[in-house]
Amino acid sequence: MSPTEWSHVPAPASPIDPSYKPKGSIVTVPATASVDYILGVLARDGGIIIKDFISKEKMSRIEKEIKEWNENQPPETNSSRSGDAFHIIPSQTTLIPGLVGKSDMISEICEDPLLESLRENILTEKYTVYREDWVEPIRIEPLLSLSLSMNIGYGAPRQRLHRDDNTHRIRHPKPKNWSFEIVSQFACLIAGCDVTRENGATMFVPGSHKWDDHRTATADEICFAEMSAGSALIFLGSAFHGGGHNSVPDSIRTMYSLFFVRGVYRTEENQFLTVPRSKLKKMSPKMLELLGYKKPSMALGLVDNRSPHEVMDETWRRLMQ
Ligand SMILES: O=C(O)CCC(=O)C(=O)O
Ligand SMILES: [Fe+2]
Repeated sequence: MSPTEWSHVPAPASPIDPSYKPKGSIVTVPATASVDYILGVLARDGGIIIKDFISKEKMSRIEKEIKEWNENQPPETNSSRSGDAFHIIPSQTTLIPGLVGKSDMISEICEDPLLESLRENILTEKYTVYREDWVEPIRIEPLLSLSLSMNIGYGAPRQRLHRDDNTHRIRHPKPKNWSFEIVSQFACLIAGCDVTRENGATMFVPGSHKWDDHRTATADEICFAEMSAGSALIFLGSAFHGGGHNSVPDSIRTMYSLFFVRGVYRTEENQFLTVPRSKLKKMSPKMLELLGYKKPSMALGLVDNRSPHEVMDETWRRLMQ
């Protein structure tokens, strides 16, 4: 069956039958596993679970730091409802965006040695540029593309299986010699509670990071990334996955999610810090679009899950804090 092309958001995906038994599983390793081993599993399967990635103390610090955001953002006011930044997020799900600006602990976790090594090995650009008699070594460090808490509320339908790197229109040629060189981003989803198949564990299709663009994933190929609070699912942006259905009344499935991307995907000039506000105020919608203040139909360049041009004044007020 070929996927239907729809310009509107279709009805929720059909639920996974409770009797469905995954054929495979996601490898789980302790946080002490070597980076080489973790890289080996990521290269083979596209994803891995790191058990107890974050200590209980760190978890409670995060909870404290983002408490006010959790309390002030009930699902009814979820901006993904009014805006359309994340139209693939069900309305029962709350997103807390800009997490590193809200939780110092999350910010510290970004510098965790494992994440540092993975960014170095998977996403850091190292190449040479030839300028006549001068061979210049280049390094481009990765960026944090997105940090948000994904709180799947009771009744949220499952997401459709997707590849996160579709956000940047990454092509997936049939790999002859697959390597991390063609990976554009990876995610680290830290479980903020015990995550089970029933409360919305991420669905994941092992090996799908190597599929070409002619193959899409189907629901009978998934595994569930079930894990204890503090554990983390790390997966490559080319692997098919999706948030699960939460069928547990009164429960919220929380995942602190970090997405890292190659540093080449940015403008040469930092337009946001270069052009004065007074000039921006007089600029045309086209100029605002060129400078990155307008979200395209993909979720890119967001602030608070919204297109920046819609929330300029409140954004500037906050930036001055
Ligand atoms: O919440 C999850 O488990 C995954 C969410 C996800 O894949 C997405 O929003 O792109
Ligand atoms: Fe995703």
